[in-house]
Amino acid sequence: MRIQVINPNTSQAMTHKIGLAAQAVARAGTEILACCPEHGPESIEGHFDEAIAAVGVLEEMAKGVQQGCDAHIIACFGDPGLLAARELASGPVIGIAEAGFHLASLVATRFAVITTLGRTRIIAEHLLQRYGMSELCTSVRCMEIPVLALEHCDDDLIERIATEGRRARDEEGAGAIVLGCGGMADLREVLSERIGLPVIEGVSAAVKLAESLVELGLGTSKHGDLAYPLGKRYTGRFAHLSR
Ligand code: 5HY
Repeated sequence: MRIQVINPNTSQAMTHKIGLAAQAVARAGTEILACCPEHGPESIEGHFDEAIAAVGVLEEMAKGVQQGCDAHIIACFGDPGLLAARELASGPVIGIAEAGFHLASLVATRFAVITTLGRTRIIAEHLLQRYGMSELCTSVRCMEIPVLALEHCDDDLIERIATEGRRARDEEGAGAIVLGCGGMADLREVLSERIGLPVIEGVSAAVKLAESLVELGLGTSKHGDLAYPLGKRYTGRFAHLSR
């Protein structure tokens, strides 16, 4: 099968890292197509960035559908454009936050989220509410690091994240940790060892969920609100989206 993994920011280094993390857990027969939009924010750190990035996600999704991808992953912890992307696709479309929360709920009664900037905490909290997971999350902890700092993650930063995870374990009783950034895609194993808890990283979680859905013959429902978008003309720079 072929799974498209979209990094919604335009960092080529992060796209490469995310692609490697996805391929590392994929089945032998699964081809990973990692990509990012040509236009948009180099990192997504707030509502404005998310709104701009969502357009790029949808344009990449349209390409992935054309390329015959069996499933699609939105590899940004805000799950930007997720429902709109599901309108475009017949296969499954999975956001890494949604994937991370669901897998964490299967291995622990309570989990904590560790993400980057404090200003994005509310985005994760809104997703927890939307996905019905608020009661299971003990806290959304923010490292106050820019997303792009994760492109060159040294041992000091890894240890700072691990310390935050141990605090969530010891102070709140968190039984698992969800990593709240696509840029943390390569930190799952080292953090699990250092924190002593299951660590769920959204890219790898989404790849395994996507494979399972495809193998069960489950694609995005095309009934009701997730049916293909209504045919209409789009003007100006979105004219290519006309259908
Ligand atoms: C992400 N931003 O996963 C989010 C996470 C965050 O550029 N990729 C980004 O920290 O908001």
